[in-house]
Amino acid sequence: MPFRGFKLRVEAALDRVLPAADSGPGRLHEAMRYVSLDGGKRIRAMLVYGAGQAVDANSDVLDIPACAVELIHAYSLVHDDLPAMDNDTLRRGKPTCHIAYDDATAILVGDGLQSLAFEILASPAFNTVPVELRLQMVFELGRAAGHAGMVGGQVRDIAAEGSSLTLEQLNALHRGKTGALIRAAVVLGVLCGGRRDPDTLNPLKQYAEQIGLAFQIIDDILDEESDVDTLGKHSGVDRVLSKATYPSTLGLEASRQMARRCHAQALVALEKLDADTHILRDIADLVVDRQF
Ligand code: GRG
Repeated sequence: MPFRGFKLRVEAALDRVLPAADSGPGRLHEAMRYVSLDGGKRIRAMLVYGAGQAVDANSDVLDIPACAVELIHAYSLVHDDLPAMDNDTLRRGKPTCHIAYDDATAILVGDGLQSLAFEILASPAFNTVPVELRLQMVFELGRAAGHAGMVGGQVRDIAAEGSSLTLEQLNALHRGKTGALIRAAVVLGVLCGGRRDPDTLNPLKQYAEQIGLAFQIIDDILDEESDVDTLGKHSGVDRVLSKATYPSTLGLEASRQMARRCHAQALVALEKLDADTHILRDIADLVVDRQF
């Protein structure tokens, strides 16, 4: 299973695209590297590699989209941890950005990472696919990260604190907050192979949708059941913040069952493709079996 290879690969690529810590403004650059390197499961990068390999994309062109989704993800975590949001002090086993640095630096780190993601996707020096594919990648990531995706989901999440949601509302929230970036990772991988036909894209989008929901359900379950040493971040946070979660909406056992159903539906979607999707199947397993 090539997961470790993908992790090493995206880590090396991130090291190349991030600004050097000894170039000015050094504190910003150091903090951008602090939150982006040497941590995280890299599931979104793996989805770029897995989807790309399914459509026979050249593995060299997958590195930059993999970096771009991980940079957006890292930015979202930095902002999510700020006092104005979840107010957390631990992430990936180390102090969050605003604790290690300060609030202003953490806000600017998030801003800098977000800009860098689009810069490397758009730049022919970094991203060597044809210009129309670069443009579509910028569009897909922008839409996923913004008001219609991750940021919109985050707003719904904050608005739901202290109240209960229906399952449909919870799914809609997480299709944005967590799912949109996961879906964009898969789409960017497919675009690296030069593929835009619905017969290829639609089953992979269906796979991504199911994986995104499963990922969030397991995240909610781990927040209830796991501990700080295993997760590298505090557990029990959702309860403290009175978040609407899958366990609070469905209960733990029904949440587990829903995650298993999403996993099964993700695999059904892959069967519609005449392609080698073994990496995407392995990622689906990883998403539901993960312990952290
Ligand atoms: C402040 C402009 C502005 C925007 C904020 C912060 C934000 C927009 C959105 C946050 C969305 C968010 C934090 C989603 C989190 C989803 C989630 C389950 C994250 C954990 O992902 P993992 O487990 O993390 O893949 P690692 O550390 O393994 O990479």
